[in-house]
Amino acid sequence: MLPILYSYRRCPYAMRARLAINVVDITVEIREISLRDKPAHLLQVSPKGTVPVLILQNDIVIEQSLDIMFWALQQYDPQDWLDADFGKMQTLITENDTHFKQVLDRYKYPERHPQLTQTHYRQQGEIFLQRLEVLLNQHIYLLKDTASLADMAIFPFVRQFAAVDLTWFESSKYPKLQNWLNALTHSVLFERVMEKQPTYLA
Ligand SMILES: N[C@@H](CCC(=O)N[C@@H](CS)C(=O)NCC(=O)O)C(=O)O
Repeated sequence: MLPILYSYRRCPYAMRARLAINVVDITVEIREISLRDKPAHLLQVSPKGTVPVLILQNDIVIEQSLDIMFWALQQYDPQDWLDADFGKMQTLITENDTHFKQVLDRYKYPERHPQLTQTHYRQQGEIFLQRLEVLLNQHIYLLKDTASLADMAIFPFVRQFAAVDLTWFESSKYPKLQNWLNALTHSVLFERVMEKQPTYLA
């Protein structure tokens, strides 16, 4: 039996898990779920009910996307994603997963957060984009000239942010960030992890 990855194609957390699993070339059974109708087995092994969740052959359950990335890359790290300043990677990913993700949700769904305008949420998100642009002025990727865990953990979220208003993003003042996102989203690896899967029916 293969390890099982409960996943959702468009979820940025699930994307980062699939990126790491794919780069290491680990074969897993991908179970593409419907978030509105989660399989009972998923909820049984991981009652918090989010994806991604990885279930190993020895029944160990890994239920955080970053932990899945580490689990994969600790076995083999063919592109040296872990070879970067660990503290810097951690700080950037934490900023992405907390503040930036919160602003992203508000920017994407301003009607659910009518306290402030969509433009305001976008401007809040730009604080993180600016920070990434500064880093990308120093290296081709966030922390060095090749990709690290930080790039792979963060770009699926920046992609979502950009997609809210592509015209704005493409004419925005972040040329390095645009190139970075373009390279990552057009990579063979990303195309592979975005291949469509049939929905798993429990
Ligand atoms: N901290 C979790 C967050 C995962 C997460 O929030 N995933 C979303 C989808 S992008 C989810 O499953 N939400 C549950 C739902 O929408 O019912 C991780 O890093 O894996």
